[in-house]
Amino acid sequence: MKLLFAIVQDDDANKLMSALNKKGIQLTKLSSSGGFLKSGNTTLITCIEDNRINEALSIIESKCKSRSTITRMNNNNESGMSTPLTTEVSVNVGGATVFITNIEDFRKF
Ligand code: 2BA
Repeated sequence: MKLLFAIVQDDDANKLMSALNKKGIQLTKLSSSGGFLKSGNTTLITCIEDNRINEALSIIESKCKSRSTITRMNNNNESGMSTPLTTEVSVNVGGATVFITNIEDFRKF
């Protein structure tokens, strides 16, 4: 068994959850936030058989789109002090960031 964490954009989360559930892949949704943009995203966790990992990854890849977003960043001067000036930067947010780990034990009561 593997534990799969998928961090996805909120806009893709519902379609992705429906597609995984349709294939009988159970999951849990957590509301999360990215450390860089500090805006909301969604983390899905699923415990899945080793031989279904590729199937799950294909579904994630097909439902999650990367998008560009504009964010404001503080300009720091040379002393490291922040100034009130900000610059707009374009950031490409990926379709999905996925971590996969082994599960040592899995029980349901
Ligand atoms: P955020 O941390 O809000 O990052 C959003 C996007 O900002 C990232 O997209 C990346 O393109 C950019 N970015 C992040 N940190 C940056 C930095 N220090 N300098 C310049 N640009 C930066 P993704 O890489 O597709 O990540 C989307 C979300 O997935 C992240 O949201 C975060 O919640 C999660 N994530 C990505 N990599 C991770 C990791 N190694 N560990 C834990 N969570 C991760």
